[in-house]
Amino acid sequence: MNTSAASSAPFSGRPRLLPSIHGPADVKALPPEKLTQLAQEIREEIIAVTSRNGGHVGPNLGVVELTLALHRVFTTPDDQFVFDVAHQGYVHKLLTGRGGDFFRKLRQTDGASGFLYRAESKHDSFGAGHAGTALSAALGMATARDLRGTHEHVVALCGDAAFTCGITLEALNNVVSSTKRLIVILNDNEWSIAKNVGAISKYLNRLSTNPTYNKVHHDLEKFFTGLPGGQDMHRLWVKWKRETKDFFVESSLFEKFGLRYLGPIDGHNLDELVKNLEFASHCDTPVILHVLTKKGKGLDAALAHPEKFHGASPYDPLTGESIKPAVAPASPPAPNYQDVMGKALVRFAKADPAIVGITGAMPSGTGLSHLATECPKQFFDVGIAEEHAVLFAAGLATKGIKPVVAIYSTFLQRGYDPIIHDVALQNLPVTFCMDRAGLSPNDGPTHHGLFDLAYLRPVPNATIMQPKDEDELVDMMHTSLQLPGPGFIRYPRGAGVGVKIKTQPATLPLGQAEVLRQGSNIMIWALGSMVQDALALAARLETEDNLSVGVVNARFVKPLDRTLLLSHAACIPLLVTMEDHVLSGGFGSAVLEALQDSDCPASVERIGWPDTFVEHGTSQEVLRAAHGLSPDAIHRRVVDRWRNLHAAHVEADV
Ligand SMILES: Cc1ncc(C[n+]2csc(CCOP(=O)(O)OP(=O)(O)O)c2C)c(N)n1
Repeated sequence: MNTSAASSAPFSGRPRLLPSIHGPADVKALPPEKLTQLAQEIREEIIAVTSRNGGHVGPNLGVVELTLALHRVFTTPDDQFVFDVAHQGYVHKLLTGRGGDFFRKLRQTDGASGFLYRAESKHDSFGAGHAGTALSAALGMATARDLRGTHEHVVALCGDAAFTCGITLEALNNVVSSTKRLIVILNDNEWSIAKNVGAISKYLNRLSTNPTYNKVHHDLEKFFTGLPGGQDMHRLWVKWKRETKDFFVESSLFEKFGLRYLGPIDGHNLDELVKNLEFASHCDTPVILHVLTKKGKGLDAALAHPEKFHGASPYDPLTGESIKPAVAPASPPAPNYQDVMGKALVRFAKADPAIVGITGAMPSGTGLSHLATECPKQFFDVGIAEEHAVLFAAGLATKGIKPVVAIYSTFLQRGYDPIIHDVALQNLPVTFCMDRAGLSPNDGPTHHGLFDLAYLRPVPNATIMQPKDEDELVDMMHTSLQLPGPGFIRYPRGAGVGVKIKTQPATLPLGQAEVLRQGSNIMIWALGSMVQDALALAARLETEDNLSVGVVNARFVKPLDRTLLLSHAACIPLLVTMEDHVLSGGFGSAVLEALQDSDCPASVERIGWPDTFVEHGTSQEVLRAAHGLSPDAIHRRVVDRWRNLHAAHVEADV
C-alpha cells in the first residue's frame, strides 16, 4: 500500500465501497475480504481531502486498520471510543456518517472539524484537541458505567506521546482502583509531532523490539489462555509472575499498574487487530493493547517526513511539496513569528550561554527547532508536559539560568498552576513565548489562543506584552530576558508584518505604550496583531467619516500605560480598544478597570471576541465576519458609537 499516494490500482474496476458506508452497521456488514479495499479507499479520501485543505495526514493514515477493527468489534454509540487529541479521528468520521461533502470541507466553515466533538456526532463520545486527556476521561466513563450498572465497552485510544503527559500517567495510576473493565489502546508509532522523547518512549521501543520478552511472553500468554478455563489460568500466570518478582519473564510496566498487556500487535493487520480486540472485549481486567502503526502509511511523502505530515498545509500528493499560492506575492512573504522567535533566541543564546529554550513536544511549531540545531545543549524538549515545562523552567531560574518557555497560548493553560505557584509567587525570571495567541482558524476552539490575557492578568509580578510586528517581538524578548520576574509575550500564528528586524534589539521602557498616530475625536488603543487593523480603521474613519482618529500601540497589557491612557481619556471623547482575545478579562477590561480605578469617566468601545467558544472556520476573515469583527463591522460599530455619543452630547447641550 505504500505507493506514492495510495493508488487504487489493485481494486480498480471494482465498485467503490466508501460511498455505501453510512454508519458503523455498514462497516460490520462488510465481508472481511472487502476490508482491505475499504482501507485503501479511506486512505485515498484522506489524502485527497488533506492535500486540498491541509490537516493531520500522518496520524490518520496510520490508524485506518485500527479504526476499522474498532468498528468491527465494538458498536458506537453504545460502546464508546475516546481518542486522545482526537486529531486521528478522520477515519472514525468517515465510518460514522460524516463522509462525502461534509468531510471534503474538513476544517472549513460548515465542514467536519479536524477533531472530535460531542456536538458533531453521537459517535463522538468525548471531544478533544489537547493531548493526554483520553485515559482519564475514559476511566471516568468506565467508572460511571460501573456505577450505573450498564455494560458498554469504553476504549481509550492513546498515542505513544500521550504517555509523556502527566495526566495519562495520573490516570494510569488510578485504573485498577476505579474499574475492572477498560480497554486502552497504545497506538505506538514512535512519533509525537517530532520524534517522541523521554524514557517512556525508549521503554516502549524496547518493549516492542525486545525479541526475548516478546517471544517468551507471547508464547506463555498463548499457552495459558489456550488451556481450558483460560482466563483463570491467565490470572494464575500473572500471579505467579508477580510472586516470582518477574524473575523468569519480565512484566511490562503496564502490568505493574494492574493492566493486562497484549502486544505488540501489528496495527496494519486487520485480522490480528480484530482478534486481539475481541479478546480484550471479554477480559475482566483492564487491558492495554500495544499496537504498532506507521504514521503516514500509504503516502510516501508522509512516511519520509513524519513531522511535516503530522499536520500539513495543502500539498501535492505525488511529490509531498507544499502548495504555493497560485499568484506569487509581489514582495517576498514576511517570516512567520515562530521563526523570528526561534532565530532571535539562537542569537540571544549564542551571546549568553545561560539562556535556554524549552518546548513541550513542539520544536518546529514554536520555532525552537532553530535552537535545537544551533545550540543543542541549550534546547530542551520535555514532551507533551507543559506543567513540567513551567516547573522545570522555575527550577532552572533559581540557579541563574534564563529559560525561555515556548508554548502555544492554548497549551499554556496546562501550565497555569506552576505559573502562579512556582514562577510568579517566587518572582522567577522566566520568559514565556506564547505563539498562536488569537485564532487558529482551521483547528477551532481547542486551539484558539483567546484566553491567555484573562488567565495571566491577575497574576502578580507578571509582565504581559504583545508586539505589533516581528521586530518588536525581538525587542520584547530582549526586554523580558532582563526582567527580574516572569515575562509573557503573546503573538499570533503565521506571518509577521514584513518589517526589517534591527541588528541590535531595543530594551522597551516597561509599561510604556507607543503613539503611532495622533487624533482628537477617537483614540484607538490596539494590542499587538490588531495594530495594523487599527491603523487601517483610523485612516478609513478619517477619509470616510471625517473624524480625527489616533492609534496607540499598547505594547504592555501589564503594566498598562495608565499615564497615557488617563491623558487620552481626559481630552478625547471616544476610546476604542482592539484585541485578538475574548473581551472578558482581556485588554479592554484592563483599560476599563484602569479608568474606573482613577474615577475617570470615559466612553470606551471594546472590540474583541465575544463570550462564546469560537468554532473552526476557513479563515480568520470568515470567522471574524461571523462574529461581527470584520473591518466593515468594526467600522460600523465605531461610527455608531461616535454618532450616539455625539447625539447624547447635543441632547445634553439643549
Ligand atoms: C496539551 C497539548 N500539547 C501539545 C499538543 C500538540 N500536539 C498535538 S498532537 C501531538 C503529538 C501526539 O502524538 P501521539 O499522541 O503519539 O499521536 P500521533 O500523532 O503520533 O498519532 C502534539 C504534541 C496538544 N495537542 N496538546
